[in-house]
Order: sequence, then C-alpha cells, then structure tokens
Amino acid sequence: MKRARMNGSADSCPVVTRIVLAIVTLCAAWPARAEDARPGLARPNIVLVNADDLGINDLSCYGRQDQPTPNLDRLAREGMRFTSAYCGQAICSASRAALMTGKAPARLHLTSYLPGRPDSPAQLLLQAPIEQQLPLAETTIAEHLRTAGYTSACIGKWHLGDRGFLPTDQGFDVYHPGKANTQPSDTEGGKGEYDLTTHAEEFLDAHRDRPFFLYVGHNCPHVPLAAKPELVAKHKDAFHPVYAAMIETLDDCVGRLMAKVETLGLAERTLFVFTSDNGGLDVLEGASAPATTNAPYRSGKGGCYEGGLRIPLIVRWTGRVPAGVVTEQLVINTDWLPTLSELVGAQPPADLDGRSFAGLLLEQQKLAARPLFWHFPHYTNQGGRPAGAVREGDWKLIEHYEDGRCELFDLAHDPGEQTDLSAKHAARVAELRGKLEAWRRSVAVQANAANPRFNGGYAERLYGHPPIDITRLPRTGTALELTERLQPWRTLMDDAIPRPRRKVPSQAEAGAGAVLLHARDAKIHGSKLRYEPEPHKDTLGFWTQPADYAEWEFDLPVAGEFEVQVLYGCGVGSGGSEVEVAVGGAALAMTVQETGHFQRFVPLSPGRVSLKAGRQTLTVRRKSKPGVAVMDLRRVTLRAAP
Ligand SMILES: [Ca+2]
Repeated sequence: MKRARMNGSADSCPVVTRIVLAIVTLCAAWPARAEDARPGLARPNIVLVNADDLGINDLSCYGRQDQPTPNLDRLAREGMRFTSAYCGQAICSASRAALMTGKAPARLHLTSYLPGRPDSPAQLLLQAPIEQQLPLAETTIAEHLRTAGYTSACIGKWHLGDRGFLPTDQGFDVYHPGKANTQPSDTEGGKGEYDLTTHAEEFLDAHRDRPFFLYVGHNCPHVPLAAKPELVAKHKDAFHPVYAAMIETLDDCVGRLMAKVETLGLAERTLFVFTSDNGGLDVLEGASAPATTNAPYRSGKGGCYEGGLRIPLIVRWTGRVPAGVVTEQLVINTDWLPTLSELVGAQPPADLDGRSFAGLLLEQQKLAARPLFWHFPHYTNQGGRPAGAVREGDWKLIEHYEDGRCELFDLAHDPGEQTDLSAKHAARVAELRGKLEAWRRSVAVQANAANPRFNGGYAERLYGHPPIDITRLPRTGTALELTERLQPWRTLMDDAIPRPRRKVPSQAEAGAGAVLLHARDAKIHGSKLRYEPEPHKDTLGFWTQPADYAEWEFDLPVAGEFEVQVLYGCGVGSGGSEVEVAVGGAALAMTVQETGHFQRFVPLSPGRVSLKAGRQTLTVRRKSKPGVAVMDLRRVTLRAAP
C-alpha cells in the first residue's frame, strides 16, 4: 500500500503523505542516497581542477626540482598519485571533450583545438575536418550528474564552443569564464588564477549542503606566460623563471581551494581531483620561451609521444581513497565519466570509451588490461604531424600517417621513447598497427586527405630537414638558452600559416599538390592479387602471379614535378623483385627490399615524374619475381617535389 502511494502522483496523496514525500525528497538530496551509490559509500561531492598545459614533470611531487609545489605535494600525500595517467589527446579542446564525455576525441570528431589550425602548403595532408564545438547531443559529466541530483559549476576555461554551446548549455548550472590573461598585481596572477579561485570558493560556500560538481579550468600555465614580478625574481634559477612562478601561483590557488573544502568540513565527502588537459609545452611558441621540459618523457603538447600524452593526476578523498599511494596503473581522462558515475551511483551512458577506475581508487583493485588509442590527424603549432598511437601493456606504437612509418617502443625499459624497436619486432608492429586501424574503423574517424596545394620544397625545410629535431630537445640548460636554438624553427613554423595582413613568404606558396593512391582504391588486374581489408594488412597482397598488376586512375588539378613514394612490405625470402611504377609516360624502377615482414610497411621512393594536369593512370607491375611473392603494397603517394 505504502509502495503504491509512493509511486503515485503527489496531488492525489493525503496531506500527511505529502509531508512524508517532502522529507523523503530532502533526504534523497543530501547527504546521500547511499543505497544507490557504490555499496557502503555516501555520494561524494566532486572538485576537479584541470590545469592547462601542465606537464607530467612540472610538480615537485612528480620529481621536479626547480618548481616547488607544496600544496599539490600535500594533496598527493593525502591521496593517490598516478604516474601513468593519460589525456585523450595532447591538445586542449580534444582532451577537454574526452574528459567531459567519456568518449575518445576520434569518436567525437573533435581531434584538435578549436577552431583548429589552418591548412598550410607545407602539409602533405590536409587537416582532418573537426566539429566546431562539442555537439549538444553529447552527454557531459555535468548533464549526467544533474540527473543524479548534483549542482554543477564550470569556473574558468571551457574551450568546447561559444554561444549556444557554453557550459550552461551542457549541464552546468553556473559558469564563470574569468579571464585567460590578466595583469599580475597584488591580488592577481597572470592568468586570472585568483579570480577563478574566489568564484570557486563562493560556489563551495553556496552549495556546501548539497551534492555538487565543481570544475575549475585554470588557464595556467598556458602561454602567454605571466606571473607576479616578485615570484619571477624568486624563481630566477629555475628552468623558466616565469613558468616556475606561474606553477607557484597555481599551487597556491589549489591550496586555497583545498583549505576551503577542509574549512567547510567537506574533506571526507569530497573527491578532490587535480589534473591537466595535456602534456607540457616544451617548444618555443609565440613570444614565450619553451615553457617546460617533460623529461624523462619525449616531446610534449601537440604530438603522440609520452611528453604530450602523460598528465599529472592526483585524487584525494579523505577516509576513502588511501593516502600516499602512488600507482602506475593506466588510466585516461575518458575514464572520469564512468568513474564518477560509479561513485555517485548513476548508470553511465552506453558507448563510452572510458572505463571506471573506482575500484582502483577505493580498493586498490588491479584494472583489467586494455589498449589505449589515440588518433591525432593534425599538424600542430608545436611541430606535430598526423599520427596515431596505441599503448598496450608496456608496448607503444606510433603510426605516422604521412608515410605509414611505425615506431615501436618498450616503455618499461625506455619510457623516454629513444629506441625505435619496429625493425626488430615486425610481427608486433603489424599486430598493434592492426589494432589501431581496427579501432579507427570502429569509431569511424575523420581521416586526412591529400593536400592539393602541397609545396614539397617548403615541407622539406620545415619537416624534412628542420633546423632542430623538436621531438628530441636537450634536457639541460635553461629555457632561454633553448629559445635561441629554436628560433629558426619557430620562424619557419609561423611562416607556414598565412595570417591576415601579413604577406605569405614565397616559399609558402602552393605547389602542385599531393595525391594518395590507397590499396583499397586500386583496380586489380590478374588472378591472385587482391585487396586484403584486415586492419593489420589494409594492403594489396597475394602478389604471387607474375602477370598480376595494380592500376589507379586519378585527376591531377595542377601540372608539376612529383616524387613517387611506394609504401610496401616484404617478408624474409621474397625480396629482390624488380618493380616498375609507370605514370604520365614515365617508368620508374625499384627493387623490393625485404622489410622483415609483409605487413611491416616502409616508404621507398623510386624517383620523380613530371605530370600534366588532367586524367592520369598509374600502374605498378613486377618486372622480375625471384621469391614467392612480389610485395604487399599499401599506398602510392605523389608528393609535389621540392
Ligand atoms: Ca591545453
């Protein structure tokens, strides 16, 4: 009877029942419907502080010597610190979309920052198209928690869309953007840190008695770098004095927020998370010197090496998450939505890429093994080029989309990704590349197309033989010393992007473009040769009959000279075939070299051809075949020649 009434409409209930209902509703709102949450747990409040471009090597609790962070070190001592936490993408908006939705940026088609970097003639490939905001159809953490009775605030950086797509359109009740850049003063740092902190404190005061989700998106320590002069002077011996001062400011602000939670008596019912959206900026960008070094990890923001993908992550929940624990278990920021769902007793949406690690937080459970994937089809301001990556166990594979080259690293023995083991472990390369390709297909990624305005000469200067290898910067010296060495590279990078009211240098003018001829689009002649669609193959294979050959037809918009590049693999014992690539009346000869495995693809250039605009036919035929098979052929690329 009681149950029936409870399920009925309040209007039809007697007054007494209505009062009971009101009390039940109040109890449900706070402190918690413990029976709905993880067994035995009250639902926590959530404070999530997301720093901007803060690297894995930027906090003293992560081993940094010249940037003391006493408050964050205390947070780590009082909580769990992650050494192998990853972002969904090593760039702002994409990572934030992953955090907010639990979905991979590749699945969201939001794989770069907003609005994205314009295309440049220095690019062999065009940037993959991206959404221009986080679509409203996606369910954010705030929308999800709202259904569980939470009030949410977004204080600070959002970067997932403007009017119509703001936090308040995506489930947040309160939004205070603050200012990304401020004049340092007695009361403010260089990135609006204290204004954001004050608003966050006000939200905590106002919502202390109900379950809340407070998201603080600090703009610190993103460029342009700025901090109080006295702090800069204090850190004059740091790698970068201004940056070190900004880290102190950030640490101070997080400390204030921690103190507020404690003063309000909420520490035992508040999950306090501190993290970053992507790895540290280790190259010269804008007027600022390289901000930091991500040592021992390679490279930084804007690429697929560990320096860009690994992020700091500290989680404190007094009395629930064990204090002082350091974990090497792999988590990624898409895991937050399902993790918070489990902690608050809500059913996570289906089709997420992340997985809950609540069991790790609360019971130090070992997480089930899984591969982590990244698809980053972009040229970045930091010098990154289109690539994908997969980490499975200790192995990490990076596939470079321009030429199909794969690098393989053993992170257990080589966390700095200094030794490429791909030639030694061809079968593992094929397996991991196959998993990466299968995942790309399963989430229907946006891919790169050939750039019809590609300028080979410019690309060669910028990417072929750059003034400095920006993925292997020296780990010694100061930011200022490094700046001088990076300046020629920075000038080239900046010239690559046409800017309003700025004359584009002659070397950046469009060339004759690029053409990609994929195996899947080939017209096949013969009896055995075929396209093999399996993800680890994705190639023309079974080239056992001497007469079989492949043909592509394509339209060339502009005449020019092109370098032909064949992306192929050849197993042991089958090398030595003479192959002819014919196009536009020219015939280029190449000798197939063994690559160790038919699915270990390497690019080889048999030469250049001059082509007229218009309809073209390209054929690849064997001239001799000493082994069982000619080769596997994944792609032929025509690059506008330097
Ligand atoms: Ca960022």
